[in-house]
Amino acid sequence: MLVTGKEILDHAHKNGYAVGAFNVNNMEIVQAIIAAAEQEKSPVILQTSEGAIKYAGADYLSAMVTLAARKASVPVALHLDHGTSFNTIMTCIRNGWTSVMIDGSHHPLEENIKVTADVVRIAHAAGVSVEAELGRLSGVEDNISVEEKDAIFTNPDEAVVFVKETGVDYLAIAIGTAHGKYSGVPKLDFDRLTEIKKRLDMPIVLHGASGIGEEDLKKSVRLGINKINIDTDIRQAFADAVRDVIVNKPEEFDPRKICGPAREAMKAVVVEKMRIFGCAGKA
Ligand code: TD4
Ligand code: ZN
Ligand code: CA
Repeated sequence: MLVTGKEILDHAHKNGYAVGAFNVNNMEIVQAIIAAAEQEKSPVILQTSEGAIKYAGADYLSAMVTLAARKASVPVALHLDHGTSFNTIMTCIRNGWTSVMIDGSHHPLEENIKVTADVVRIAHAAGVSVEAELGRLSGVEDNISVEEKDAIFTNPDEAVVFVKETGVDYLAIAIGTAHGKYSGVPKLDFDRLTEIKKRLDMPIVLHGASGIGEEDLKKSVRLGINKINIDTDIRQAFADAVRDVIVNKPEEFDPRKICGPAREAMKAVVVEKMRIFGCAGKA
């Protein structure tokens, strides 16, 4: 069933687990994630970047995910990941998304509050949940100084002000993860997460979670993360599986024989994440 992001994440917050939010760009990815969620009896969030909308079209993505959600026995939310323009937000609200992220994290605090509050006002009027971001995710993989950390990572005092002034439903924070592949071993600021969760009685979001080890993921969930974004690990599974067919069966040219194994491989990744996040069995 199609539900709002808030419905899924409030339950996760109250019951101490995290729900996987997986990026979708085509039919095989949608089916892989839904099959995993059904098998694991898990709530799930399917999210689209602005790039995904540009690639596949808002109408196609909406049709695929809302169909999948209608057929599914588990709660499914359709979420906009890293929305940056008012236009994209409006397109999503009009096309059946049940959750949107407005990413104003590159703005100074006051401007981030302003753009986020604007989106919250219109989204809530349409019954759509809102995620916002405070802190910077980029380039924080290597060993950095305390001063640098304070400049980049989410400030707990600012987080309290931000949430109060915007009315946002869940907040993405920066504690040391980054988008894409890691070159080194990321070191997460768990003390900061603990402090933020202590001050905010709401769902907290972790971006850039591909490549983070099982123990750190479980610890993040224990300390209050409720939505975990995964994209790169699924892309890698897709590409590895497709490459395997192309390289080992060079005579194969049936798209179904090329994308079918990739769909299975992506499903396996999602199943593994759902067990780690604790959302398996929660639907
Ligand atoms: O928000 N995300 C996913 C980012 C997807 C970007 O998609 P485009 O290439 O279309 O812009 C995450 O936080 C996931 O991070 P991860 O490290 O898992 O990829
Ligand atoms: Zn992200
Ligand atoms: Ca990553």
